[in-house]
Amino acid sequence: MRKVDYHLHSYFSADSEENPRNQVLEAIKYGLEEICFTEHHEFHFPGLSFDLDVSSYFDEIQSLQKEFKGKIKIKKGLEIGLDSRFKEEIDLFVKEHDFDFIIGSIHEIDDVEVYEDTSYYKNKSKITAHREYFEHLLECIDTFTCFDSLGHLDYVARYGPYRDKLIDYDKFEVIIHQIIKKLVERGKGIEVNTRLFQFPKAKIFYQYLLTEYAKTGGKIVTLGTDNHKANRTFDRIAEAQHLIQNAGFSDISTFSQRMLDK
Ligand code: HSO
Ligand code: ZN
Ligand code: ZN
Ligand code: ZN
Repeated sequence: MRKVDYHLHSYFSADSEENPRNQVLEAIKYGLEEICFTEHHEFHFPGLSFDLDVSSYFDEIQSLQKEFKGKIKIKKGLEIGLDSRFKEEIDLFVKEHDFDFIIGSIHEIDDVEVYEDTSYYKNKSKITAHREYFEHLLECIDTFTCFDSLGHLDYVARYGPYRDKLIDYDKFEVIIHQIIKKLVERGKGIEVNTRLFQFPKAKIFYQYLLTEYAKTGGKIVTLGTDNHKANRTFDRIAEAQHLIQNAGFSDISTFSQRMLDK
């Protein structure tokens, strides 16, 4: 199974200050064969502007590809914020630029950010906060075809005022199955995002997702750390590979110009 990271950020994303060259150097040091930068772009994000300067970004990636040729494969990806209200703008943005790979993600719902200390979690039980997130995921997969892999299904578990923030998947089996079924029908991938892997319960959640995705006929699994800094001390890529293998997949999916690599 190849050692890759298909979810990472640099200063081309509004919430990262990392030089992309440091990301490349650190990835090589860590023994990765391939990385895909997945910089943020969001339309009308509440409180912060996630505008991607695509032409500067592509220039930088091209120069890194040249510099590190033969040492590591570098792809130019995107993490697009999905929001049905802005479907036309989102579809056009994706169509206009030749990204290698696109993650579809939800970071806000109706102008409320799903984030630490936001009103999203206010006066909401954990089960309601998690259910509403899954409902929006399902709606977005129905609305959008402009992405290759669904990002961090467990994003909602990163934040919130609950003692145990993690997802109790047994309470959401029906809606999770609907999400997975739709992804498979549309030929979309699922991402293993290692951000919460210091918690065993997060890995149990992903093991469940991967097993269900495989059972439903899904073929595309991507893997990403969601690093916004180059430092890889606590990387858990090997553990993610293990889960992916356990679910019956022989490799991780990679992309070039929006097509699955063979
Ligand atoms: N949309 C970001 C979360 C963030 N919000 C950072 C404000 N700053 C996901 O990485
Ligand atoms: Zn980010
Ligand atoms: Zn994200
Ligand atoms: Zn990200």
